[in-house]
Amino acid sequence: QAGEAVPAAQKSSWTSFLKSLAGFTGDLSAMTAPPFILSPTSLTEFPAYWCERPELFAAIADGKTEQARAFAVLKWFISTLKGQYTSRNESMGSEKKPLNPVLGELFYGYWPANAARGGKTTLVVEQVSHHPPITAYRIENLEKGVILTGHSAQKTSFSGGSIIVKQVGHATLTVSLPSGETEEYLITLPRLRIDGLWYGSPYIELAETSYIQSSTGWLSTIEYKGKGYFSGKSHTFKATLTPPSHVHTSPHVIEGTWHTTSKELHSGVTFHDVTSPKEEITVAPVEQQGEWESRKLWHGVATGIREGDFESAATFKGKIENEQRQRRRDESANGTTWELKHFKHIEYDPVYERLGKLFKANPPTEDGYVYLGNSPRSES
Ligand code: HCR
Repeated sequence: QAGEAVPAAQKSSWTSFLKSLAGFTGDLSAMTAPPFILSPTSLTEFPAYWCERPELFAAIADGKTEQARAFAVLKWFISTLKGQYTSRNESMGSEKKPLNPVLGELFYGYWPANAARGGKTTLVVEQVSHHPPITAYRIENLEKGVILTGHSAQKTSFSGGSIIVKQVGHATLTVSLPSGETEEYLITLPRLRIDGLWYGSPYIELAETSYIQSSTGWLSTIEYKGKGYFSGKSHTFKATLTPPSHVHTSPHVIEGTWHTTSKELHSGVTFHDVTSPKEEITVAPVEQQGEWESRKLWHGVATGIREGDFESAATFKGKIENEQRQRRRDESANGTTWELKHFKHIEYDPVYERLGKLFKANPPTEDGYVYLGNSPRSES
């Protein structure tokens, strides 16, 4: 039934929200939505989803051949999808609208070292643009020599009752080999469809194709389908890992559902399995965080949302927004611009251009954010 999951008092504001979506393109994060759909978490926390199975991230370095490492990168990537796209449904009952980060917002955390994964894995996130919202991130397991750098933005539109989200941005992964060489991977991101809006219970389905291109020539092509395509199940994917032209082996074909398990087609052997618990990132307590750190910055708003005190949440949010507006006014009066702390913007990412050519990436070039190497860890 329409609006089934919407609290009675918010049904009309949900309907107005849905109406305002029709014909809408652009920055959805800035739109006002009814309280029941608000999440207390900022988008700057989302890059942590890339590493909630840190042992799979570290295991990329253990591959003895180019093929084994490309296989491990694909396995790690597929294993992140459940966290990236179903976590809010699991923890809050449906997809929610995250807090829209402010320019300069930071999120730091780590996964501790242990025998299975080698070194500590660290995460540095910075909100590098507010309009449009762009989040840059860096994940490093330096002991293993595996590093992920990326940025994420979204372009949204509304079609056939669903929100369509084109992910803008990409990630690059580098592996330092014992030979002293560095292997690179370009990772593109799938398109999302937010379904279930009519019922007030949004969820994500992935669509179309994403790629992981290795500098060694190995290419993963991942096709995403929802209910009624390959298998009739939601969250279905088919990944094909193709060798470079000089390697004469058959491609690996993997099929399954990204939020559960998948198998290699020719052998029937399990490829990925994310039915076991994941490991959340360790973050400093709010009292020890700096004023730009996400959980400290949004503390009042998040508490209001969690406790159902939306008036207080709105007051805290208004305060943050006013401060931001004042900051921008001061900058333009002084002829200054906001300086990023951990990243430097580049118009063309050379890794994207070089590796993107190999599979005819669209667009052929993208901008990027270079990490400045000044994690809070190395500063202290
Ligand atoms: C689209 C989305 C904000 C962006 C979120 C992204 C794409 C961010 C990068 C992560 O790596 C993966 C990711 C997962 C989320 O599914 C996606 C969010 C889902 C909803 C949110 C909209 C801005 C809010 C829509 C409001 C709806 C729920 C009414």
